[in-house]
Amino acid sequence: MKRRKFIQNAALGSVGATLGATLVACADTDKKTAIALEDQTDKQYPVVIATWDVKNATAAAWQSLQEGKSALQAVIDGCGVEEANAEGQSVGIGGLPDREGRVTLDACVMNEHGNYGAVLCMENIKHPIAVAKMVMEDTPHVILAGVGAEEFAVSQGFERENLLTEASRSGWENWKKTAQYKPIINIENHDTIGMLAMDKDGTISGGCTTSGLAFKMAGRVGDSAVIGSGLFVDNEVGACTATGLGEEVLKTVGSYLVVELMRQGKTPDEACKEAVMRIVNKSKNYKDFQVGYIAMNKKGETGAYSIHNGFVATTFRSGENTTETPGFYNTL
Ligand code: SD4
Repeated sequence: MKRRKFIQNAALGSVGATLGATLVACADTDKKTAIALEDQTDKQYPVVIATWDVKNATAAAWQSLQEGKSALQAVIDGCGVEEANAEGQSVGIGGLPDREGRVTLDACVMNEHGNYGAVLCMENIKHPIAVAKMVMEDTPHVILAGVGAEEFAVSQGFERENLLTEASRSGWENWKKTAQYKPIINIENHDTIGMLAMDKDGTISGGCTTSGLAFKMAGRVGDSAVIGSGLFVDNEVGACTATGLGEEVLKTVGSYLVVELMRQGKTPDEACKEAVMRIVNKSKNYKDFQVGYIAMNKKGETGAYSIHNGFVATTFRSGENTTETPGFYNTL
């Protein structure tokens, strides 16, 4: 495979051809050196990327990769950090409740084999992403919802606990005074988490976990745990995950779209931008909500784009954990 690539390079007849020809010669005489050269130029992994400023989460995922755990386990370990953080009000314990005061969680995972598992609208269990993995691995199904998901979690050894913290309860009490449903742009700022990880062998997995939109209708499910919308992984091409107003991501099957655009040759940045622009072009009221995508391709290159400024993504690569503002369409 690699050899074939060198030969293609040699046939290109451009600046790259010189390098390609050199590498072919090199491959013939000293294959190992050629492969090392190629790896240095192409390979940008292991790598972890997550939505928002979640350095503790990406650090945990990176640590898991360093310990030789799978990309899937790294994602679960990383997302688990935010799920357990009671101060984060968009995920796990401490998540803002629905209109009835119930904290309901959505989460999913996807691995390198294209397998998927999810829980929707699950109450009382702090780590929905770990339950999603068990749905994927230990049941004949891919989605469990509501009480069924909770009972499955308990049967697997998870403990029920009250996820409504005092801060989230008082946020809800406050909201009830006006009871106006209005998604707030960038309210998530650091906690609803979509994460993609690639291990040292280039294997990709992803996960997404959220308490969904604050003060949503009872039973509302967003994009985060729905395959192709909040998350999609194709180990031959790349992966994408989303944050923001789930209804808009669902209507455009956003994460699948980003992966398919990368398959057609777009960079992660370009693919995320095009998926965001589809939403902007379809929704007259795009100024009222945020959507952001993060993506990685098979080389481990990462990218992101959002409708408005205020979205950030955190990347852990080569031992460095960095939070950056990606490109965006509109300045608030
Ligand atoms: C949802 N997409 O439930 C989620 C919310 C989110 O950052 O991502 N917030 O619609």
